Amino acid sequence: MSDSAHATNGSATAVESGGGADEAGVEADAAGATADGGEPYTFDDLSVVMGTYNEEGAIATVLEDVERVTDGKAEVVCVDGSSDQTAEIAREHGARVIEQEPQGYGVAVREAILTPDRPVVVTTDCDDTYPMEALPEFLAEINDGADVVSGDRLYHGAEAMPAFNRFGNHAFAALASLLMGERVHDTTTGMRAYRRDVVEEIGWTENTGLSAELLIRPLMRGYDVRECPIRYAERLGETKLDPIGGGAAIAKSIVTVCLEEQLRRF
Ligand SMILES: Nc1nc2c(ncn2[C@@H]2O[C@H](COP(=O)(O)OP(=O)(O)OP(=O)(O)O)[C@@H](O)[C@H]2O)c(=O)[nH]1
Ligand SMILES: [Mg+2]
Repeated sequence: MSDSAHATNGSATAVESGGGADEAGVEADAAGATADGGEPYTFDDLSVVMGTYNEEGAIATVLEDVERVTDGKAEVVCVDGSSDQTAEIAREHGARVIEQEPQGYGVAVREAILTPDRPVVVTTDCDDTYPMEALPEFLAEINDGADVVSGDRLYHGAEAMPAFNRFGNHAFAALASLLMGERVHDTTTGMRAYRRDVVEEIGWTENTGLSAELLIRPLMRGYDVRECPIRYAERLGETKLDPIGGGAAIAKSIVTVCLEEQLRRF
């Protein structure tokens, strides 16, 4: 993990991350001095949250990865709409499970990010695509002063992603960059870290497009938002996203949210 995060707003340029973090160095990396001089956050301050919808083939792997990388310290919250064994497996692995009728990605993830009391919230998908090994680096960026750390899957090429989705994600990033006047590289990633204050201070409106909204609104309100390259793996289990309908909904969300935020500035 030698990648450096690249800041996407304000005066900061390239920010050297706490790269080189491995499991043994987890607490040490996360324990660097914070930008505001306060006590640095550790994994005891971290909640990893996710929407889960019939992910029984992936959930054990994802939760075991969180447990291993954070030494069992991170809290896990699953907002679950499954009809399979996902919720049972999640509880067996110590996760807090909130049951909810399946109503789409954003409805589940909004509930998931607003549930924890801990000061740092990390979102992920429950499909084994996102590297929990990046958690130390994300926490180090928060301790360095970031408000939002956004995992950029496209930096390394995202070859495990279906070509249509990859093309769409590049297009979404180009569209959002144009409308924001600020270059971003991956607007639809599911893996990000947030200071809880940011999550609570902003009103979230989107469903399928929530992932883009979670990047755009903080960025356009001047929060310290940094993109951090991450590896992206092939999905375990069936996708829950309809590429055409979902893609159109995401594009609509990007346009709506960017315009709302531009208007809010005046
Ligand atoms: N509770 C709940 N979770 C959902 C719902 N829709 C999606 N999810 C979860 O949200 C996450 C994102 O869904 P994915 O199917 O991975 O969507 P994606 O990442 O855009 O598509 P892939 O490329 O297939 O991974 C997964 O963990 C899903 O299980 C829903 O309606 N309710
Ligand atoms: Mg996914």
